[in-house]
Amino acid sequence: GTLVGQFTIGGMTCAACVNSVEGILRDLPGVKRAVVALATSLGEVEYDPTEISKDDIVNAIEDAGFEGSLVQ
Ligand code: 9UX
Repeated sequence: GTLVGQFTIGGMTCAACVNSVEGILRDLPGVKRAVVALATSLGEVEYDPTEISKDDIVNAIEDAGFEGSLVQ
């Protein structure tokens, strides 16, 4: 089954940042769904924990040049 993780994504300042982060998250193996909101700096990611971990998702956000952290 899949889990849903919530992440804060710091450093997004325009709508293109949101599209960029969503694209990066959606391209990760094991990610089924990713929605990112600019106003709240929050991202919700549905993922298969047998394929990818929360830490992997945070690291992908960081590798893209944003500040990622886990909410839950
Ligand atoms: Mo907008 Mo974001 O011009 O990395 S794309 S600030």
